[in-house]
Amino acid sequence: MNPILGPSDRVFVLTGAGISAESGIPTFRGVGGLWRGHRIEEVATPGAFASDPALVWAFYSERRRRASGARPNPGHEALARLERALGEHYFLCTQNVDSLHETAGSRRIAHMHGRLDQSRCSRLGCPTEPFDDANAYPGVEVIPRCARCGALVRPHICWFGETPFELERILTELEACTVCLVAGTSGVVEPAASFVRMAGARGARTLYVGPEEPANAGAFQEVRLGPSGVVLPEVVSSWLGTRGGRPDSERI
Ligand code: BV8
Repeated sequence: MNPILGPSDRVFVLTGAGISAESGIPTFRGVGGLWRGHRIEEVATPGAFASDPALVWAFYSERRRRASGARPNPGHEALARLERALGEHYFLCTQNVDSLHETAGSRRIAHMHGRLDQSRCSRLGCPTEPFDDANAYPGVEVIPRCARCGALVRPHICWFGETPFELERILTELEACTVCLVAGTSGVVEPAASFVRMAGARGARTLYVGPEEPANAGAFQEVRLGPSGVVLPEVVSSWLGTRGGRPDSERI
């Protein structure tokens, strides 16, 4: 698809773990959905944290360490370029908890599943805000407690069974988009997996980019198979032209 975007067109982008794969951050499926033999769905849950906070913090500490050494790849950079060209006609929703989109220059972004580099109080209703935290907590005896209420500190992550963050803002942007570009996600986890169907039902043009068909491939008008670090720069260049900058009002 080479959308002809007019001045009123808006692009909604959804990314998943696959866009960080070429930066050396393993995807969930890439490791068979397992971590030290545990299914991700068993570790990334409130129940897992309640019963074994040390195990959950070991999982996130390892991912913090790995993400801290990662650099954005051409896929992240292509999306940042698209944002510079489209301005407020562009919005990025990511399922990822790493900060590679921001490091590449993305600013109009929502992390619907939270941030690896932030923690928060684990007590529902505690008014303490999430805070920046890049620390690793290798053992239960070093897990910090909330200064206000004394509850254990947890990763600021949306776990399975919890409500994703910034949904109102995300759905407002999704409602307004005329092009929905999805990259690097298996299309399994809800509600993100339904975004493309919601956009398509309103007549938006839809495109998937990744090396294999996602589970929701049938909801896309076009699937461009290949690594996002290779295909996204091609898509963005074809939309913006090699000169970059704001596209012509008639055609990009
Ligand atoms: C909610 C934070 C209610 C943790 C994550 C039964 C049916 C339907 C739904 C459910 C169900 N049972 C339960 C549910 C709901 C559940 C769900 O969807 N479960 C799934 C397993 C069935 N969802 C929830 O619980 C969500 N909450 O529903 O609340 C609600 C709903 C609406 C409104 C209000 C309330 C919360 C889900 C969030 C869970 N947390 N992350 C963490 O990161 O540690 S999800 C986790 O999976 C990650 O965020 C990850 O991003 C996400 C999705 O995975 P992908 O990103 O797709 O990664 P994956 O490894 O699966 O795939 C990688 C892809 O990359 C592949 O396609 C591969 O081909 C591709 N790839 C590989 N290399 C490259 C590449 N692509 C491009 N380039 C490459 N080089």
